[in-house]
Amino acid sequence: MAGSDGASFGFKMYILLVLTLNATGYILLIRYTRSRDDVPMYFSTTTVLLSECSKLSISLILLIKEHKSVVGMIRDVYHNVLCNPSDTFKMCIPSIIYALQNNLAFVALSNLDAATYQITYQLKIITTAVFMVVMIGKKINPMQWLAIFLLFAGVAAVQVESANTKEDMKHYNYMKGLISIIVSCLCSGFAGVYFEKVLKGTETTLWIRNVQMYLFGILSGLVAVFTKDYNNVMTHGFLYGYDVYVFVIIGMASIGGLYTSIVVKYLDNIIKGFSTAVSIVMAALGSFLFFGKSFGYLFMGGSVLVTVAIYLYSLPKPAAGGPQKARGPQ
Ligand code: NCC
Repeated sequence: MAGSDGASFGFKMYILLVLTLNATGYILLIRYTRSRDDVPMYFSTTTVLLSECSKLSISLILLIKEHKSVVGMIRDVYHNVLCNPSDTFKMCIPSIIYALQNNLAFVALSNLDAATYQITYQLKIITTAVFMVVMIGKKINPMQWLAIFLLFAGVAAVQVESANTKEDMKHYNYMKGLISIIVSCLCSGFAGVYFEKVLKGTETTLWIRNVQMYLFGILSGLVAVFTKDYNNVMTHGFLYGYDVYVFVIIGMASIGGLYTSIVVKYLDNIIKGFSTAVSIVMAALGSFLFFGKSFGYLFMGGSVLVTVAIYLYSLPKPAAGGPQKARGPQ
């Protein structure tokens, strides 16, 4: 079954699943590597910079595949990126905001446990909805707003219950972590909606948009390395503290970023939030079943809230032109 955009339902489910599983692994791995005492600590700004380089390389390879030639890719990039600076500069703003957000993720996960991080980060469901209304003019009726708030409450409840690791947090700065997450939620909402608006409002293809975005991402990443870790890098070297886990983080950041762009192309930022929520409930359910634990009230209540939220969000909007047919979330 293919949608009007040519993507089948199965493909959409697949990209949402990869996005969510990858994001969960990414957060856990950053948290793990930032809380080790027995190995030298890598400089997170270098990791963000290398992720941008990796995403740029993958986007160029995908363009070669699309054109079936290196020359075709070079021509496409030359005409649509280098010779079209006004279009290319549209990507400057979201890439700076994402650079800030990607660096803040390390600050937050260095100061908070992964569960608190994931729960608080769900606030991005609400910031995204607000930016969708303000920037794209998306109509969200009161019932859908209620659904969005219920979704936030439901996911938070499920995650509170799945968070069974009580870490010793006395060395960490809780306030710093919390402020980093709140700023990240604003960045994620704003940059996500901005990217969606530019991608869907112009003819430029997804992979050219990504090339534009990652070129500025590399510049922003370099600024972060110079301003935050210049002395450290000069003294210890760029790859100081790197081990296989840090390279896996770079790999996951690349997969997560590229899949985010595909999800925004075929779906939208609010559906991204809903699907992440469903997958979080499914993941918690799976881990309860897998480890033979019983469900608590928070998990059951949270799951009911998420289900009700999806139902309410997908109800037909009341319109002046008579009754409407029910449809999926949009
Ligand atoms: O926060 P979130 O996404 O909105 O961040 C979007 C990430 O995608 C990258 N991006 C975006 C557009 C584009 N064209 N190319 C890109 O590379 C941005 O640089 C940014 O890293 C989510 O919805 O929860 C999600 O969360 C992130 C990540 O878990 C959090 O930001 C961590 O703080 C996920 N990223 C990864 O798993 C690497 C993302 O997939 C989903």
